[in-house]
Amino acid sequence: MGNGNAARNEIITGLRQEEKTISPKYFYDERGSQLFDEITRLPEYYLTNTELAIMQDNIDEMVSLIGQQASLIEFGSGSSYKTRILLEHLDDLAAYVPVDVSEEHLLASASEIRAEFPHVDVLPVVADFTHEFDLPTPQVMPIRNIVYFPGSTIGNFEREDAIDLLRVMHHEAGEGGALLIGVDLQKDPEIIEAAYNDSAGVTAEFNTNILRHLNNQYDADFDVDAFTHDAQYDEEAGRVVLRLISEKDQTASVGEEDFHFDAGESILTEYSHKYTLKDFAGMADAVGFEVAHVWTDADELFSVQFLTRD
Ligand code: AVJ
Repeated sequence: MGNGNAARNEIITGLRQEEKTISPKYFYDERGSQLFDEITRLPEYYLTNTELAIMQDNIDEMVSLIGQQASLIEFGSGSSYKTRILLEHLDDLAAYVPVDVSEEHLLASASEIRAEFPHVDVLPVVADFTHEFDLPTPQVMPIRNIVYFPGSTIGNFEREDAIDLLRVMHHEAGEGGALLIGVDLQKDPEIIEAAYNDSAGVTAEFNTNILRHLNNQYDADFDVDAFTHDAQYDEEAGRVVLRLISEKDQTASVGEEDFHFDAGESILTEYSHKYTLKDFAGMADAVGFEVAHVWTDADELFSVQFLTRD
């Protein structure tokens, strides 16, 4: 995402909503990405460690389900340790195709992967993966496409949008293809709320940094210290809602446009949906995927799922 007018207009549109909203994609400037990295190492943030353990414990089974000479298509730039576990164990991949809108980030992580895995045909694609995109043609003809979407990033999308995204993945997987996806599960609300209200305050810093990012890149002038982090689990809706609460009556501008905040008024910055296995299977089914395999940890905090299609 650059700092062009299109993005600024999108931000302005969000802030004109009934509940003022900033898309979670604006969390990830350089500092935001560092803070997210820090979040993944917090004791309260069970998602990353649990998913990693599930991958490590079941990698042989995953590799055998993926099969020979697959093309691994990652939705996201693929800088994660989880991706490396797969690449270490899939020794005859036709190609590894990371897909991301941010060209800079994508190409940087693609060259790291190339250096670490010189035998892998790394073919990055710059695209917004919420819409269908064209796949590159690897030197070796892939037997099947495996879409990889780790981290429960699917949780960022509202239910209908998540189904639309699954539909795109179904399309990109193609005939006989599959999706390997990390999905966070519903559980004791206290465990969930603690993960988004860590005692070190890193998530609070991550949340407020979104305003700093807008100030630095999109000609905004938010008083960053006059907004407070808020994260609550809405059990009914099955999602964590991250907000920034205005501590006082204040006005901030983005480009030419002014936005007034009453004391106590919020900006919605992120949803993080949590699913039951049954719920998620229903969504998969709605787009033509079948849940072929589900791996979880012993406490069923998190799941990694293998969905197949005809
Ligand atoms: C990257 C979307 C999976 O929802 O847990 C972490 C982002 N936000 N702490 C999540 C996040 C606050 C994260 N995802």
